[in-house]
Amino acid sequence: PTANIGVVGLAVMGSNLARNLASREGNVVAVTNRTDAKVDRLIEDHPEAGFVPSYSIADFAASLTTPRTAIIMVKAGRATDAVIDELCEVFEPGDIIVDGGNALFTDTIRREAAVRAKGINFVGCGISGGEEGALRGPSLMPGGSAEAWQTLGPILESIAAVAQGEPCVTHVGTDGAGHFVKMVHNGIEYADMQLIAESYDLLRRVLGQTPEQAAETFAEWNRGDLESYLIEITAEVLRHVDADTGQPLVDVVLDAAGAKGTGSWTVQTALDLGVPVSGIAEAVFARSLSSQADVRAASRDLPGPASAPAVDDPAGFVEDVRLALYASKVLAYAQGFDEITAGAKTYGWQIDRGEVARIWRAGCIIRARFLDRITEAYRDQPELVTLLTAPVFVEVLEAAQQAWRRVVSVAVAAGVPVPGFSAALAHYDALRSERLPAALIQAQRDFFGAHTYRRTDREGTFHTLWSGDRSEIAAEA
Ligand code: NBP
Repeated sequence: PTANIGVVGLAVMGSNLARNLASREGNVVAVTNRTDAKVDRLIEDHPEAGFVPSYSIADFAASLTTPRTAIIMVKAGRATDAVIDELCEVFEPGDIIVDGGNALFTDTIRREAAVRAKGINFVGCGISGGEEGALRGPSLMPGGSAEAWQTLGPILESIAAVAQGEPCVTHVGTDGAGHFVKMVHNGIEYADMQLIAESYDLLRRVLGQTPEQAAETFAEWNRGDLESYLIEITAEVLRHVDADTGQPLVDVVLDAAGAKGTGSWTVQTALDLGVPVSGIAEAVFARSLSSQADVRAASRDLPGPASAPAVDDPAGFVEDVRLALYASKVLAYAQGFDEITAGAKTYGWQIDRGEVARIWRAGCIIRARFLDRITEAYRDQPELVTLLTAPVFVEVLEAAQQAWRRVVSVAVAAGVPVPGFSAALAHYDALRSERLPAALIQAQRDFFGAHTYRRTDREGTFHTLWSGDRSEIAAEA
């Protein structure tokens, strides 16, 4: 055996990850794939990598030094289970199986338990950054045992993206913790993209900016607090002219957004955990709505506002939108971190949330200057209940909230949908409220279903005899 690490699955992600591994000092990389041709192609195209090829899982295992470490990069779902089963046949106790696919974290929890029962380590590793990231340096979110991390950690650190001299990888937690955090990352990505899209829509539909002018606005924003990969590519996309028509590309792309499902997982999981991630949910729903061609066509003639409000200070409005975007983004990230907090509690993970923000600073889609502030917030207060109350974000929200309200008001008056901005603002105002109308809802529940209520002024659980004399009785909790 000569290889210290192996990759199973040589489609685009696996090949790139294998090349990244091979390019780092000290690594000899074993590779295999269900279909032999993919192995041959990789070896042929990249002789410089010194890959150790195998055409069966048994040979692959035999080519690895112990503890054997293999990263699976196959289609998430049944393919992953099939490869895990094959590896378990030939691996030995102490070896390490890493799933780098986009697995649902509950699958990872199930697989980790099954593989651990055989004495083999199983690591579910979220990988973000697409093909380019896999090749040049992704953000890596591994979950698994401390024992596995000892062997795997240095290897992952060698291939991860680097931000301010530090590799974008950390041992996130046990079993499904890494894939959970990757899932929330994707949910936040949905929200971030939706908020940017709403900002763009306001610049165009309220101010009448052209895509080129909007591109300038985003390029300008990218020089300040909003500096991020997504803002940067937004400016590039908006500037791009379609070769066929000479129109801005954004005007010829069909306005129906696709999705691969990780955003929905984030929302479904949040519903199960009882965590309000309304900003992320609105982003997922906005994509669904965009793709409902029949409902949209049927609804096109519904009445809208007679006239749009005039904006007499366009530059001021642009700045308001920037502030609204920033504030909404803070809310969306806070919701994502709330979900991580709740997931950690439910599944027993020790997740360092500041570290999570740190490993998202490079390599992944939501990389942004802003993440430094989240890391600092958790570094200063590791037990922070919500990001919103970290002094650095209180300052942001204080500076932005009036502008945020103005933007949502103008959008509502103009009939421009801003589900992300308004959901984030509603979440913010709900959290600020001393009393919520939930009191009324609880009383209604008591009325029709005897669901009982607690009181603000004394301990206990109560029920009002709504269909009787309406006196209050103490109820069983
Ligand atoms: P795909 O998701 O397209 O999967 C193709 C690979 O799966 C091929 O190697 C294929 O082998 C193998 N495979 C299948 Br399909 N069924 C198999 C089975 N029953 N047994 C063994 N191997 C099987 O590849 P990808 O786009 O490179 O993505 C790999 C993983 O990385 C996925 O889980 C994906 O979600 C995740 N991921 C992707 C990105 C991205 O940006 N694309 C980012 C992060 C993570 P074959 O050659 O024999 O058909």
